Amino acid sequence: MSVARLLFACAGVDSAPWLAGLAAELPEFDVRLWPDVGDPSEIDYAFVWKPTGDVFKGLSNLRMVFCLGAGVDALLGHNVLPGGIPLVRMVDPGLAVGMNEFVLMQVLHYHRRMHDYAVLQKGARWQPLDQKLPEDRVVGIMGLGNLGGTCAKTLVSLGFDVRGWSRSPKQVDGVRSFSGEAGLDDFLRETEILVCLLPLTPETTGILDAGLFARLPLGACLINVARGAHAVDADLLAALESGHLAGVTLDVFHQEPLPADHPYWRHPKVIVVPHCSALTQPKTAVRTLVANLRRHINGQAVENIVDIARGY
Ligand code: NDP
Ligand code: OXD
Repeated sequence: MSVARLLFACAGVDSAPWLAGLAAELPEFDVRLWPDVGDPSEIDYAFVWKPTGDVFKGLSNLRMVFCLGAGVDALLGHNVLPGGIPLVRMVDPGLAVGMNEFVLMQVLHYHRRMHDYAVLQKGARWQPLDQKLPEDRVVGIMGLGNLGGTCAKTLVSLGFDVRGWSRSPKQVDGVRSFSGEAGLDDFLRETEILVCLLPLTPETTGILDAGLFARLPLGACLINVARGAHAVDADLLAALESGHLAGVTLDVFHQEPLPADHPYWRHPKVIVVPHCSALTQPKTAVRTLVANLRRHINGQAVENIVDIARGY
C-alpha cells in the first residue's frame, strides 16, 4: 500500500495530542480529522469514539475500525458499524493503570469504612470503628478480563480475599474464579465490595438489579465503573434506602452527563464521578493503535478484535 489514510472521528475527545502522536508514530499515514474526510472512498482505517452513522458514510474501502475505548457497546448497540468490517477495541496499559488506581482507591475507601466515618463526621462523633484485615475482606470483581484481571491482581498483592466472576472460568493467582449463571450465587454470597467491570451486552444489561443486590451480604458496597446500563437505578436506590447496600461509587450512568436533578448527585451514600475512572491516554494508546495497524499492514494477526456476536 502506498499512502494509507486514517480517519480520526472521536466525539468529545481533544484531538490535538492524538494527532500529534499519530504524526510522530505514523508519519507515512494521511490522518484526516472528521468531518474533513475528503473523498470518503480513500479512507482505509477509522479510529472512532461514540460515532454517529454519518461517520461511516461513503467509506466504501474501509478495512478496519479501531475504537478509542475498551467498551464497544455504543458502536454495537446503535448499529452504526458497517457490516463485515473488523472492529478492534482498546486494550492499553495506560487505561489499565487508570482503572487499577481508581478501583483500588474505592476498594480501600470502603474497606477502611470511610463511608461510615463520613456519617460520624457529620455528627461530630469521635468513634473509631472495627477494622478488618484485608484477608478477611471479600472483594468480588464481575468481569475478569483485561481491566478486571489487572485490578484483581493488585488487590491480591495487598492481601484481599479476591473473587472474580466471568463467562468462562479463569486461572489468576490468588483469585477464586466463579463463572456463568451457575457460579453467580456463590460468587455474590460473601462479596462485601462488588466491582463491576463487565462489558455492556444484552446478557449484562440490568444485571445490577434488586435480585442481585439481595444476594450480597447485608451492608455490601458497590463500585460500578463499567456502564450505567448495567444498573437498574430504582433498585439501586431502594437497596441503599433499605441499608442492604451501605455505599455505592458510580462512574457511569444511563444518561451522561448525569442530569443535575438526578437523586444520585445528592445521595449521602453515593459517590458520583463523571466517567473518568480510566481515560484512554494518548501517550500509551497511540503506540497501541499504531502497533496494531502495523500488524494489519504487515499481514499479521491484529490483536483485540471484537467478537461482534458476543458483544465484546
Ligand atoms: P474484557 O473484554 O477484557 O473483559 C470482559 C470480562 O467480562 C471477561 O472476563 C468476560 O468473561 C466477562 N463477561 C462478559 N460477558 C459476561 C457475562 N455475560 N457473564 C459473565 N462474565 C462476562 O473487557 P475490559 O476488561 O477491557 O473492559 C471491561 C469494561 O470496562 C468495558 O467493556 C467498558 O464497558 C468498561 N470500561 C469503563 C471505563 C470507564 O472509564 N468507566 C474505561 C474502560 C472500560 P470471559 O473472560 O469469560 O470472556
Ligand atoms: C472505555 C471507556 O470503554 O472509557 O474505554 O468507557
